[in-house]
Amino acid sequence: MVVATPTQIHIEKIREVELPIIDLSAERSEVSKLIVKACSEFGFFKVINHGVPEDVITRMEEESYGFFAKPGCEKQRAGPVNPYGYGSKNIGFNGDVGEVEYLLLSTNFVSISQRSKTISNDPLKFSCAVGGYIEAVRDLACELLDLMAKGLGLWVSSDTSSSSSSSSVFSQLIRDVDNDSLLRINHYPPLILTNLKHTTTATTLDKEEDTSSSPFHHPHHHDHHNNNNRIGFGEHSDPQILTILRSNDVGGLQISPENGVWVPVSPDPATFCVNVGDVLQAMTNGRFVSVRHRVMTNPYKSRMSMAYFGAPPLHATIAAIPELVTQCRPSLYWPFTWSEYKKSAYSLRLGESRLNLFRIL
Ligand code: GA4
Repeated sequence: MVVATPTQIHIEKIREVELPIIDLSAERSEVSKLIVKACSEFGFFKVINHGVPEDVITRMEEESYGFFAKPGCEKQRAGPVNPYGYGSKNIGFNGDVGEVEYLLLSTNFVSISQRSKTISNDPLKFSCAVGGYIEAVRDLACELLDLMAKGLGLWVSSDTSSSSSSSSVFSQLIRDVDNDSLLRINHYPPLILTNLKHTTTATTLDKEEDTSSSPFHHPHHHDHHNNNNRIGFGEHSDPQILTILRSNDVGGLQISPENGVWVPVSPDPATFCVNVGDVLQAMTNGRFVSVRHRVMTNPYKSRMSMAYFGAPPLHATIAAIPELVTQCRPSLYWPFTWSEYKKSAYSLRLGESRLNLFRIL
């Protein structure tokens, strides 16, 4: 008989680590408490019964697959990526690369219509699919942000006394006509082992340390990702307010709850994976955490993901919500405009911490 050592038992337990699942069909006040807990402890959660119609997702996914299936030279016609368009391998402007090709799109319908002429042979169909998808995920993002505000005691929807707003201080920013939100469609082509031996394109190296004392340590995942998989999108945190991500059934997303520790997120096309961005961490004065994450490629299958990044207008000033600043919890960050923050994000490498530049003390 093989007797499990305490360490083995510990490892078996952490195999079950999963992101919190938020059911949007459940009772509102209960949901808002669970969302606050998830954003404070994980910075990530999955949403079920999200209300985004299946056909809206399917249409967007089909258009995306259609684009990535085109020959390379045709896809290049939709580039360069700055400010919006097609990009391959290069990420940002400071030399970061990953095994990914992508479309970066504004969420402004006029801009999408313009861009779609070089993306699709049926630009109207493409821009309608993108427009429909953006509208649906923006509504979902706003609903989640309103629930967060409620859970934090910042906003009561039935409160008619205060400036008659029907949305929270968070969702107002991404509902603003000048919002700077983005849609990013990522395609991570499969990379097989023979490719690995000859390609050295990813500059962001695996920095995994010995995590044997961590509750998240999982040697099997650890070894697997080091030996067989390449970095699709290197370690980073999202600069914006909130990210709403939908992927196909191919995994690869990993989150880093502590330095050097990586926890794989199981792929689930029926859910949206939601994460807190840097701006929300600053506005909540550190109550919510913008957690670092990365994407590894799969050796055999294509991963495709669609990420909506809800962002404020460029001129918006980001500061901690006064109710969340107390003597015991003084302000963590200097106020900044989204434009200043974005500039600093693009001046740094992907993996560098931008929020630290604005930290008080
Ligand atoms: C990460 C989140 C979004 O994908 C993104 C990325 C952006 C880019 O790819 O151009 C950034 C990256 C992201 C963070 C730091 C800067 C900006 C690349 C980079 C080095 C579109 C975003 O807004 O920030």
